[in-house]
Amino acid sequence: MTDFFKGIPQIRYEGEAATSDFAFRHYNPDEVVAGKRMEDHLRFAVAWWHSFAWPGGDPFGGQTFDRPWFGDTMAAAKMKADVAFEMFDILQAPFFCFHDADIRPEGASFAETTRNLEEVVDYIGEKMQGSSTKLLWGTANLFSHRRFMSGAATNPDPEVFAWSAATVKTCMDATLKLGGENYVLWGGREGYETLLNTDLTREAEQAGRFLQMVVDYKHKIGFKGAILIEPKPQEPSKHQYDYDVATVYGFLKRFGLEHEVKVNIEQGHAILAGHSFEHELALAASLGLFGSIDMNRNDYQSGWDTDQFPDSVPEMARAYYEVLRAGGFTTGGTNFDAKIRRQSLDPEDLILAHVGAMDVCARALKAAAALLEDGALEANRAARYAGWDKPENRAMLSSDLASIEARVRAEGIDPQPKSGRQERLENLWNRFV
Ligand code: XLS
Ligand code: NI
Ligand code: NI
Repeated sequence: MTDFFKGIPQIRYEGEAATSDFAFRHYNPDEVVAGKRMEDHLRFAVAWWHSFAWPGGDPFGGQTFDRPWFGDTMAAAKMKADVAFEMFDILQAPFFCFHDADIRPEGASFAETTRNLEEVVDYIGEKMQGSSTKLLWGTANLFSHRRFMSGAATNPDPEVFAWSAATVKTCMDATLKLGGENYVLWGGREGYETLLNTDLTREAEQAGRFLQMVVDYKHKIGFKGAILIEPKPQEPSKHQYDYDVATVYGFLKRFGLEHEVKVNIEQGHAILAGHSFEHELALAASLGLFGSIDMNRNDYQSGWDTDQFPDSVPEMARAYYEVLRAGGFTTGGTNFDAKIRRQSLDPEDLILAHVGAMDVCARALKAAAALLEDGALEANRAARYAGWDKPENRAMLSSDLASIEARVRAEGIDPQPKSGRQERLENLWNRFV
């Protein structure tokens, strides 16, 4: 035991009458919502990088957090793992997620870095034996080290491509070993700063081949989880190739991988792409790509990926409504890809950020489930398209322009506009949220 969280109790569901800050008021893991335990719906995960590896820096200033495990040694990496599992226990977190660089110190060579990774992975594996927290996903950090400054798979230098491929292999091995349910690829620097030095065509071919190799390796090692791409339009690159869900779908189709790879959708990335979170979720579901979510909230004014913890029940309800309509998570979950603010120095800030966010998500899930169970919204949607249920109308979709013209003339078709009822539906929505 470390003494980092000393004095902080395990968080339990106490209902809305709770008086302590250290209690869940809405997240009750065992409560059944829409036929499933809340814990099994939401599948919360803690992100190793923001909670344990991030020093609190921003572009104008460095480290603000003072953590006893900061440092580049194996001993520090193990202390970090100890503290992580203490936090998982306090929160009763069902899952965690990690990048290789979050959990191990970088070595002097590829071989040494990999040895460090394997040693920490074994250490984490032992800690998981005594814990109920599982691995939602693993991933490789192919963006922080300077070698990746011009990209990983899309780098003009084939040696960086090689390094990246080798690193992903070791991270997939680590994810398999720890029983991970997904493997994520966020193309942090797969994009460009200026077209003046960039060959778009070559970079896309490299990225496509790289992803095919990831899929091949998944099958080779018998990894049963999902491979997920995490779209993001910019930051750190000026323009990133995996811009949004629609762009990723085009990329997957181009390389024949649309049945092999799904998406991990992040709230803040959706906002940066000029979409709503629920748009990205609904589109992914409609394309058969919905995998998992990175839950956070972006600042609507700053234009940065601010990775704040979610605090808005109405917004999250829109998101979970789409998750429920998509049939819920299978291998995916709700990963808090969120960090406390750099002034939030205390260990309890880290705990309370998660407690609040878990409660917000739970309230949102309950509201979304109630709305779906009520059925009025879906009945309205179905009624709006009901004309298409008639066989003569459906037949148009396999007809041709000339036959349809003949039909319009013969039947004297004369469409009459109908209300979209948006405000009425918004009122309905707000009765539940
Ligand atoms: C960064 C991304 C990153 C991924 C994992 O913006 O959200 O944290 O989730 O590499
Ligand atoms: Ni992000
Ligand atoms: Ni993310």
